[in-house]
Amino acid sequence: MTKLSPLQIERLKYQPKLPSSLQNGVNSLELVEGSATQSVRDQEQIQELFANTYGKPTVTFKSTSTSSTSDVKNVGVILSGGQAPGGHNVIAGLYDALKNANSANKLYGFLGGPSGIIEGKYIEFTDEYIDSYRNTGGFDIIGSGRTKLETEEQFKSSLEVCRKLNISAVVIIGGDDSNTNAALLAEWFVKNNTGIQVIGCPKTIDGDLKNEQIEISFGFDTATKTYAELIGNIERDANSAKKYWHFVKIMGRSASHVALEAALQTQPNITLISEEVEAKKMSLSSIIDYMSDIIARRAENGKNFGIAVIPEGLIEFIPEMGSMISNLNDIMASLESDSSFVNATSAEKFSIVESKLESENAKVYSSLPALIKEQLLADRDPHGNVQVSKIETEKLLIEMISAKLSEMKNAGKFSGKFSSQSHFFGYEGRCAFPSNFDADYCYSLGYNAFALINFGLTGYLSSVRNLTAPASDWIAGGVPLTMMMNMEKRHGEMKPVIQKALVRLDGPVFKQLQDNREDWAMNDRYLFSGAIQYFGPSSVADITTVTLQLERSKQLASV
Ligand code: FBP
Repeated sequence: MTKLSPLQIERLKYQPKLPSSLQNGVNSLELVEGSATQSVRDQEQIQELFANTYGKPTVTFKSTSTSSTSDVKNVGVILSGGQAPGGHNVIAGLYDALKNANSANKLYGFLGGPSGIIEGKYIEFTDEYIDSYRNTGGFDIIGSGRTKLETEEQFKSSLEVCRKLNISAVVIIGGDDSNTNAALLAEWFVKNNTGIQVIGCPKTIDGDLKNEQIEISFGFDTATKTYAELIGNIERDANSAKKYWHFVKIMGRSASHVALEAALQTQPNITLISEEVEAKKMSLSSIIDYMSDIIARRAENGKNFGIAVIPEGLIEFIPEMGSMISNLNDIMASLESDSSFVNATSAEKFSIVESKLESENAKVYSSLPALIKEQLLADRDPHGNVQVSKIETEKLLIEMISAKLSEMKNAGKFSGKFSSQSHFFGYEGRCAFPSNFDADYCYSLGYNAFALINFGLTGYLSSVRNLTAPASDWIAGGVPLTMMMNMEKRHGEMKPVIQKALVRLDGPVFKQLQDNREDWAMNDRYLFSGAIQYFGPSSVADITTVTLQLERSKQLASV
């Protein structure tokens, strides 16, 4: 038998909390319908593409004193995309709700992400198997993958597999791209009268799958607390040795929510926010000027050290880089399958790409160091995104800042020392033990997903709201997936996708950073948040992120 750590043993015993509406099980629920919905943008195109699932109302659940019986149901579940702490608890909540509704119900887990349903690779969950994964991090219970479910053949194979297992509902646990898959599959199943429902669950450490109904995606809470612990450790180290500038790139493929939350928890000297860079049209050289100025001013005060937090997705938000990457993505969509390109040397690839890019973009590309040029050519993910986790923006900034500071030194404008260390905090946070908040939230999302299934709904995202209140007061319900969609360019073509929620520059969370930035830059206001607290007072162990607390307090104030 596998040896377990003391913390694993303790966490397996943790009983996640549920909203009071779900506490009597899914057979004692009433469905309350809200008003009809429409997509966030491009309404006509989205309605045409999702003719059968568009416009449905939002729903919430109320507990009733009566109890109904429910027919036997087999359900399949898929973990999709990047890992996020709490995925195992979504499955545990789904399993418990399903068995509680009817002990003859079965839950199947498709292996390795969406490809599991296409290829018919699955396991059937048992009590013993589920129990060994409760409250643990990772997606290893069934594995994950990034296959994009979009072709007729994939849908047909999925249908065959569901028919074979007598599955009448599929739950897809994923981020914006994976829930776009869920919406496409839901529509196809209805269009073809299969009677199979599809429900999504909002996952991603990136925190960019959120809106009025989805206050936070699961995993964001744990991942940001984990990164904050690591940044705090680095701050303490920098403040002890006083000799390095630490450049920390933080995961979050597009939006800067993770960097912003980690910064609010740790108060580093510099925090870049991609959305601000884009809004202010800051060029790469103006970012370098901004950072070099802080480094030089700290040096004047005798401080040749500091911490800079850099969002993973920054590079795509710098206007000249964003335009070049978007042009490059289109070019790469055809070059990726061109064997003469694939087999070319790096230098040959650079010149092929430069000859195909529009002239301004070619200039930007050719000005980059070879390492970054190479990284920009790495394979796109199956959704057509450049893999920013592979682009060492932190090293690019260090190289350019070093050059700038040398220039400043020669001009008598910098007399300090600049010695740097680079870090990338990404994978370290994605499989951490879920915090109490994520353990409770995920369990509730999974439990609630089965409630949506039990009411015959399809094309919905499981939604649990009012999350800064105690779990018993959380509001469970569902949001139509089409409500969050718009048209965007992917692999060179316009496609329906769930819109990412970016950091709002007019919101209370960014304002908190803005109001403190200069103070944090010059004075060392480092906060050491420490490890995620599982044990101890509820005021430490159960609270959620600064982001959500600020957002909720603003919403509540405006009611
Ligand atoms: P999801 O959007 O699927 O949740 O994944 C997000 C993420 O963790 C990003 O933060 C990161 O850029 C990316 O996944 C890395 O992907 P991979 O695991 O394929 O390297």
